Amino acid sequence: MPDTHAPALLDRLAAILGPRGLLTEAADIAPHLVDWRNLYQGASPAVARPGSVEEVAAVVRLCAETRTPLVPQGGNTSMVAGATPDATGRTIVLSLARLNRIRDLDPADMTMTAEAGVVLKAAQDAAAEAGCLFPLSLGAEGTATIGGVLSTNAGGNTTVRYGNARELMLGIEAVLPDGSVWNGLRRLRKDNTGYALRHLLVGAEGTLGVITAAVLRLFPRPNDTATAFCAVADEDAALALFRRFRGRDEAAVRAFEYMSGAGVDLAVKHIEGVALPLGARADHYVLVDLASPRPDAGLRGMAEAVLEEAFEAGEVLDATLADSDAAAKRLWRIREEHPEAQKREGASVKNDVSVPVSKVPEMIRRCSAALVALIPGSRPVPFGHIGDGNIHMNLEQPEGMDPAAFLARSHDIMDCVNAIVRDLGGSFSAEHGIGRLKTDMMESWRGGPELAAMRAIKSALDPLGIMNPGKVLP
Ligand code: FAD
Ligand code: 2HG
Ligand code: ZN
Repeated sequence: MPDTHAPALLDRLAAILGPRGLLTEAADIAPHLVDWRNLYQGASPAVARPGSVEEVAAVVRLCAETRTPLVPQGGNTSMVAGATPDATGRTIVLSLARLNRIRDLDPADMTMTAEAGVVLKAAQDAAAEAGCLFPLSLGAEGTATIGGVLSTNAGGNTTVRYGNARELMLGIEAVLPDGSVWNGLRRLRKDNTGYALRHLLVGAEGTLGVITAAVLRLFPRPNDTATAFCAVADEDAALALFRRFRGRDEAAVRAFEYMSGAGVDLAVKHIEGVALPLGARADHYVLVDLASPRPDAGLRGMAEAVLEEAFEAGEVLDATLADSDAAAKRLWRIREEHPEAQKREGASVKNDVSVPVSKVPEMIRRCSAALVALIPGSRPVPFGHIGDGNIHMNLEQPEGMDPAAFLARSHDIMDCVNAIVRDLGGSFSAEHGIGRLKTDMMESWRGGPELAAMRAIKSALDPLGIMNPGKVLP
């Protein structure tokens, strides 16, 4: 055990948490020490699994007293290793998994109060059972938690219609770095009462406190939907189609996702049950998802009319409309399995970037050309939330190249994309956050007064620096 204080610390943690609440066996803690992408291997003497807010507070107080770093962890699906401890072996992993109760669901106020460890899919299901919609949706929704999606201000597939996680949150309960419990579970639409602490905790990636519960906004359940998978002429055509749908009925566009031919090929190749639903392969595709609470919205007819116009304009080459929920799910799988398919193909480098929506086609074209020039034989796989200007400008290794040699070029690859993104007025991290992976980019992108203010906030709230050290701030 690297830290000589650890045994006493572990005894005290065990006294707070009881046998169900503390993992110390190597095999039990191993899955908590590595990130989803297998980029970082951390070390830790224990995973604390508190079963109540009071236990979270007691753990944080003990960590503050003993100056022990801790890393909050939800579903551990971070794309930037935000929930992975460092390799020193001093950091305690604080898993929120046992805080998984939905405390309240109010269809009149359209709110749900959920604990941090509630899995996103379970929150969606609870809302649906009450005849409502919790709209946040992303590929990791079967594992990611409410605490995690709020701490990363996750976006996902429905941001275009409902906003990021931040826009879906009304109130928060958190344990602050000194171990005090702040109950901000107000379910108010309007609450201008000083600095919005709740918004500081959203997107803080566990560096300012531990979210233990949140009040979430609900929406009316859709009663009419339509889902289309389309081959489009190019990136400009994808955007033109987006404008057509938005122009027809902005509120109905629940998701609008772009996929390159390369990405769809990989999904078909690696994922069982995924097949191309069109007659011929194309270089560019979009998935359009429409939804309305009005049962008589006529979305299928609307989609057919818009696709027909776009076909005549040469934007759409071919398209299919789902004729059942199961068919819609099959179309969505092609998109949702992109991360897994890329993982199975070999080493890939992710660039979760955003630009003004109108600049997406230029960004994809310039980045693709620059990346292939940088690493001949590498395969650009751009895909994602084109309606938000957020493309995952990922690069798959050349076939046959040593994965380690390719990953050794990660920073060159990210620099290459980021230079173009900066030129187009974009961001180097659209929705995944900074975590551990991108801290070294903060100075050049957010340096000056912005980073100075962030540091001041960090030292005001966490003067001992115990909350998720080494993440977000360089
Ligand atoms: P973790 O990975 O456990 O933690 C994420 C960060 O939040 C860490 O910094 C951690 O310390 C902190 N944290 C976790 N819980 C708490 C808490 N209770 N209090 C304080 N800090 C906490 N993201 C998107 O935005 N859009 C997508 O479309 C998307 N798709 C994904 C698809 C796949 C297949 C995968 C693997 C990931 C995807 N992600 C996406 C990444 C995304 O960030 C996560 O899925 C999700 O937001 C993290 O939730 P989690 O519970 O797994 O958090
Ligand atoms: C998605 O949109 C996620 O599927 C993951 O944000 C993106 O794998 C990626 O790069
Ligand atoms: Zn995404």
